[in-house]
Amino acid sequence: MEEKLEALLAGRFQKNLDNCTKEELFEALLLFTREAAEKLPANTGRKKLYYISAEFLIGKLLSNNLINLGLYEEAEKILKKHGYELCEIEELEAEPSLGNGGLGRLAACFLDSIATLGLPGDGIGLNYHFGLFQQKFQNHKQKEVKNPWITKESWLMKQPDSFLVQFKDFAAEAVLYDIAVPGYESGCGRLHLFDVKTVDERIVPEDSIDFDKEAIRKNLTLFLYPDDSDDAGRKLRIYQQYFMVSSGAQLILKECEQQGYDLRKLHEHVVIQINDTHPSMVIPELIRLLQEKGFSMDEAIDTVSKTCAYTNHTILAEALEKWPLEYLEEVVPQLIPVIKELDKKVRKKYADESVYIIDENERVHMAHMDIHYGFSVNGVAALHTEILKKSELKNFYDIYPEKFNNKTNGITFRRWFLHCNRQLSKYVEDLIGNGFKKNAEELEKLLVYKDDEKVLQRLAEIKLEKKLEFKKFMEETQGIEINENSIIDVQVKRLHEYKRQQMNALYAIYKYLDIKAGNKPKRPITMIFGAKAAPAYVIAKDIIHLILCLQELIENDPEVCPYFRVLMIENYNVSKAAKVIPAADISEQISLASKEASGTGNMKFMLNGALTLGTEDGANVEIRDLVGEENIYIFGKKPQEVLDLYAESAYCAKDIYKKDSLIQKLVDFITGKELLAIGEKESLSRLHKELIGKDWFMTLLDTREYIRIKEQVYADYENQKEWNQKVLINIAKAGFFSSDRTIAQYNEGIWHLK
Ligand code: GL2
Repeated sequence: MEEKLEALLAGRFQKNLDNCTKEELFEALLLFTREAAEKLPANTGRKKLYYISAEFLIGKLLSNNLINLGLYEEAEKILKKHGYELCEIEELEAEPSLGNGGLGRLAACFLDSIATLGLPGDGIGLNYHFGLFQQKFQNHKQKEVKNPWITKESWLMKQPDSFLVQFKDFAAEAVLYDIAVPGYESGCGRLHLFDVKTVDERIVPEDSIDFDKEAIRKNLTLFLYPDDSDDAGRKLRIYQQYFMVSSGAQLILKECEQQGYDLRKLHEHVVIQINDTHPSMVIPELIRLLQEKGFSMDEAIDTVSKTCAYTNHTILAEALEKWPLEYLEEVVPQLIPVIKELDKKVRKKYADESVYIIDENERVHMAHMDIHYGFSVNGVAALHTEILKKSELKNFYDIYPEKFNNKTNGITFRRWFLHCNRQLSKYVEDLIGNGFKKNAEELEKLLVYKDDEKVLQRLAEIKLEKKLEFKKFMEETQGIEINENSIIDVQVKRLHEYKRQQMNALYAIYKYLDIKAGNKPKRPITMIFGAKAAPAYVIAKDIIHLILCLQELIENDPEVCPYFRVLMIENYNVSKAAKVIPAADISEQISLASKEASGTGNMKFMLNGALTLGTEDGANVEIRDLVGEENIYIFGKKPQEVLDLYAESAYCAKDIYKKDSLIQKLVDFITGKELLAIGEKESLSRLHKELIGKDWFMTLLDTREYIRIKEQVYADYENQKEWNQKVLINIAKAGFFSSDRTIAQYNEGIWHLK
């Protein structure tokens, strides 16, 4: 490797390992690693999976790829010899934001596991030049700017293929870039990212994400989830989705034909996993393309129905896409006859209007199309799948019980353990050998050390090392000095009312007031938030404003800040997650029960030795079942109670606010003089009003119990022996949440790849 790096540096920059800059070294490492990945044999077989998704939140790739290629240690050694640290060099990589949150990160973990398990499978998505957006804090508010990540040399490898995508008014050329996905000590898969040839980055200014939404040829692949609060934005999303599925479908059929397969047996050679509803148009598009190749409509429908499978990731109505037929007509009129035919067949067979594809308002329900014309429907955690079957999709479950199945999410341990916590994973290897790297459930072998004080002590030392690393990082990036001896209590995830960051903020107000009243905590507490809010989601941005105002208030209050602090990570992303999660003591998973389909952060924290403070929601339920009640902190109303409250419209935030003087005091603090002196009245008042007048995700319902249990958690932390035992049990039981297990189950139950 050393020779190759030298050759690359000499060839490109006329430099060597001793006189190059860090940037030059990074580029040489990237080129070396990219080539090594590209050279790996592709995983092959008679049937291939295409995982099609609007999001692939891949994060930085250098270290991850070096680990998977088995080259990390060697690279580290060579760099050290020449005076560099690999962890410093990896910082130079630009991080793409090709995803929004868990759904996109899941897709990236899945690609890693698919390649690792040797399964033939590729991802299909879009090459967004500016990704989601980059978050900046300005005047205690979120500001969005573009996040360019494509540098001259990147992981993207331009492919010779290009496809024509026909829209009503013009045709767009789709060019293809691949990113190699090396499996861990295995073969290789690919992420195919399509880009519109005429894309023009110059239409976006430096300091905002405003651009002409109607300049489709130029803007099509600039941003993920462009603001859809107006018609132009909604149409742009349809353009993007069709562009992705049409070029994807053309690629799939081309690969099939190249292999000499009979398209009439498409389902024997291809399985398409539709990740949420964004790629749903792949169904009518494939039907249309097969008709062009001589299939009758019925034959095409039959073939496609045996090829496509759908994953549902949420029960939130707002996320289940319904596109006005009229918009589709304006963008992709060629799909209309197919969609109408699909709907007609449903209407012929079923009287129940709730399962129609086109509703009485002429809106196309993308999920309904997936369920009728896919062969599998899966939820992403046991509870979530049960809710789909019993309530959200009950009418579909009654028709197709055999299609429904659960695949509890998972995370790749390469990134979320081996890479982000080298100290802990090495120590675990010292204790139980390296079998857990291929078979994560071997982590259970740790349980024999449950009463070993030396082991428990070492776990605590590693946590402290990770806190110190995180402290250094926060100093360098945000100028914030964290107390490494404090309890680190973390809530990092997208900002959404159902995730209830606002409830955590109410706790912060409680603690602030309690300390002002003279009750100092036994040990300092650092509460950390990290979250991006969708640019058009006003209340979510108000919640960020509240948190940043609280941060400002407390940082400037010498009576409080030695004991308690509230800090927000700016531009929370994959690499920041990899820094904060290993440093955490407490993992906040406090969504309103029934609303978080699974969560995957919960798994990452557990694996890195943080204890979960959470509601009975998503995969928290399965974590509890694995570690036992005594090793997790579960609180709040249960999923069924919440579903009943919704069904009966029986929740009234104002009643709680009026009856409970403590809650009233906390909520009113939002618009009290302390925060108004820092923040913006309009934003804080709007949030105040929302919490009392609506509170759709029932924050006030669980706030009291939340305060009680959080106090309990902090008190329990003082018994370090018991705490570290719980930590050990959580790590030992985390093996189930490896995405290798999830992918093996997808393959067993849905894909059947050999
Ligand atoms: C999500 C769910 O909210 C989250 O609970 C789940 O873990 C992931 C992956 O299955 O999917 N659904 C969704 O729309 N987003 C998610 O993160 N954005």
